[in-house]
Amino acid sequence: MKPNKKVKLVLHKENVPQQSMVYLAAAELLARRDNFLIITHKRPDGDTIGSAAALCRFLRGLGKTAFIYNNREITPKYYPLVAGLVALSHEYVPDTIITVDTASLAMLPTGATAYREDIDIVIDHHESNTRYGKYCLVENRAACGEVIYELIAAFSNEGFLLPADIAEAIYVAVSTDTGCFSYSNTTAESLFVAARCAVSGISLERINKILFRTTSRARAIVESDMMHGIKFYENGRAAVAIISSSIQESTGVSADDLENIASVASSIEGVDIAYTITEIADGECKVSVRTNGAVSANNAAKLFGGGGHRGAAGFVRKGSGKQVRRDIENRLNLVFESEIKTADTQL
Ligand SMILES: [Mn+2]
Repeated sequence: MKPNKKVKLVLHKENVPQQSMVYLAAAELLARRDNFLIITHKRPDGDTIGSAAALCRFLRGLGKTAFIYNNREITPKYYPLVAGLVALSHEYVPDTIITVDTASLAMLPTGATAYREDIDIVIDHHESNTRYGKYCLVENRAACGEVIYELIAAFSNEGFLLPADIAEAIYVAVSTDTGCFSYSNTTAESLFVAARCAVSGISLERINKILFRTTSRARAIVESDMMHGIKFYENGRAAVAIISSSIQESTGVSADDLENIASVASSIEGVDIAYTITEIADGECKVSVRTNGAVSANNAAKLFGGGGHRGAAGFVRKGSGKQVRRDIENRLNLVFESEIKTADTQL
């Protein structure tokens, strides 16, 4: 019997299209500056918070002064990542202002709009990014955390080891934006970055349990209410779900609890596009659009003045949940029509 030929897994930096000039240029820019303020986006998620925490800690490690903007919307679930990094005093005067994971100025958190003319560096991964900074590092990656990783790699020698706190922050960023490496945006690079985090010895089990395998009671009740009222269209290819303000009030569900709830409707068999309408204050709704490859969520959200990625996008619209659902129903044909056209031109 012939011995098994040894399979050698080679994952050197040169094999991954990452060490491009853009990262070196950005790294050189960071090296020249001294006092940084890093801004996370409105309704902050794991990616923006993890990216900010990793970058802030890395800059401090270089001997720089770095703080994260005090975004009041950072939730208890993610606060530990930024503890000790947040600029709590208004007296801090940065020489360089950076946004992470923030596609446009409209996504600046409340209170940070005063910085809108002064953004020095935009670090992001959204294809819809409006390039509003003096220098923009916008790469087409699954998560902003991956861009941060490459930026750190540009400073480092081959085989460098990420400090555990930075590895944890990057892992949170990449794992949350990829749905624990299960969404269509997940690539070999996402897994490579996660592997580089794992090498630092962080507890994947502990982090994954907190992020992906724990449901609060409030969330469980909200989910059941939402699924009870879900409606299907186009032979089940489209689903629209509503999270009413009344169920939010009666359960006291938090923003942390509701994270990623948009993926619930899109996981139903046969659904190509799912809209999750959340009634928010002032008679407005926040709509999250999720798609499974066949349709573009970005195009669907654009019909209502929103945007995002192909697989995940969103928009805000005035009206009750039911009114917004009617608006969506009325334009569903446009979503599927435009996809047919796109498919035709590709042939
Ligand atoms: Mn992101």
